Amino acid sequence: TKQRSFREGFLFGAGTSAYQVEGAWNEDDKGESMWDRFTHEHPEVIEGATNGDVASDSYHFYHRDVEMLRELGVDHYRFSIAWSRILPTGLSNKVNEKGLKYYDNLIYELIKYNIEPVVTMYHMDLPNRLQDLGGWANPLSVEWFVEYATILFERYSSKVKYWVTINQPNKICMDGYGDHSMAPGINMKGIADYLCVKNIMLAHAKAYRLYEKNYKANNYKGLVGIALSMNWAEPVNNKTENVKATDDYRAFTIGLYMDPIWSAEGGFPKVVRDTIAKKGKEKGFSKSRLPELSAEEMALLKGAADFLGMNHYTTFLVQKGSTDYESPSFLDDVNVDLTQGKDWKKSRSSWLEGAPFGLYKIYLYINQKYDYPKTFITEHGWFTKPGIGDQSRVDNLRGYLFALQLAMEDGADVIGYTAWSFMDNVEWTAGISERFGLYEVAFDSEEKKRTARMSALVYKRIIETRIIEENW
Ligand code: GCO
Repeated sequence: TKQRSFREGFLFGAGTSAYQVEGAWNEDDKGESMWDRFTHEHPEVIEGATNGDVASDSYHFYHRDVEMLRELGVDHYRFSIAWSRILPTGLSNKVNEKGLKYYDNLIYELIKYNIEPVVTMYHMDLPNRLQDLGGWANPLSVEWFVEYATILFERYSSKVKYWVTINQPNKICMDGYGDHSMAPGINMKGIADYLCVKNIMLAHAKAYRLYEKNYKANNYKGLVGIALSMNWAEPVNNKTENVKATDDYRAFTIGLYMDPIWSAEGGFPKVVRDTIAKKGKEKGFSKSRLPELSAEEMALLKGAADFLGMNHYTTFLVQKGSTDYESPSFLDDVNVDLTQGKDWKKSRSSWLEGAPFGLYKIYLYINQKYDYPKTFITEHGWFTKPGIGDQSRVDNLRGYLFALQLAMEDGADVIGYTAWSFMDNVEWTAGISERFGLYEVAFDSEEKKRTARMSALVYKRIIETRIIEENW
């Protein structure tokens, strides 16, 4: 076998998000989030009618969590802060000290054991009061987020060196406001989703500028980034129309979020702007449904990130679709075996395919298109069905780490890698039917018993030795 080693200083870690693991949804004065509302009002949207009320109960068992992180030997832990725990109304009129205390404790515990906290400020869970006002479709959401960011930076900037402002704007906007597969469950495809995109990108940029002005200028060494959904797409074959469809797909899923920050010209990609304007016209709208960025907004966004957080899971095959050309679903993902003859174990879901070459290729693509942006793998993972066995996760982890190391040897600038997920959690509308954890969680036990899966042991070994062997 071929062996390769990760460089000294490369960060290995694991990740979770607040709604998915914390539980304690209304304890210690936490406010209601839009996921609390969504799941309580529509229990049927979640498989098994579970929800995040208790989840893995990390709110009470964070000591055990940190113990597990020490067992794994990770360099960092990526977790998110629940906005509604800090600001129950969403706004700064009522700052909840008890909520802050929880994160004080967690961060204290991590730092005590030399585990770098990587803090996500927003991972899908808007305070519901703000959702009542339109949430991310309301342009004021930009200021709401800045208000919240001010409190987090003030409290934690002396301790936290890696910040992720927003996690996966595409999922928040397209799935939450475009169709109703995620909270807040608003079904306004081609309209509310694009309002959300503009507002959320500006919210990120303003928070970034806030840190830059108040902290960086004062010698704080923190890095502030945004985590994007960065799956790879390949044309199903070399037919011109499919190659073009794939390019467009990349523009809608990657370019829409990357271009405003990382492209030379800034702003949203032309093909996205043109397509949405054209579609709108056909439907009789007098203005494009993708709000324009002013020159000032473009300048605010340009360069507004110290790193690109990459949430990479899989590769899709794309062919020209027959459906509407107005949101990323306009193309048909072709669901075929991407493993290219390799002996990859398949996961249960149709959206997840083990295709490590896709990670290598997406790095080629962004290096070429965006001039070697600094990146951080903020998520990569695999799910298995409930149970302890996870040979498929082990194979997947090894394959992708090997591909990542190859990408770095070929010039990719990568701070670290974050396995998703540290432990089993509430996988949004899939509930607890999809298990992403390195650690299994026994959800039916009082203490939410956590048990290391084989992948945890393998990962621990990789972290220890910094060596990865080719197996794909
Ligand atoms: C995200 C993701 C995670 C998921 C993971 C597996 O928004 O970052 O939705 O929270 O658990 O992507 O689907």
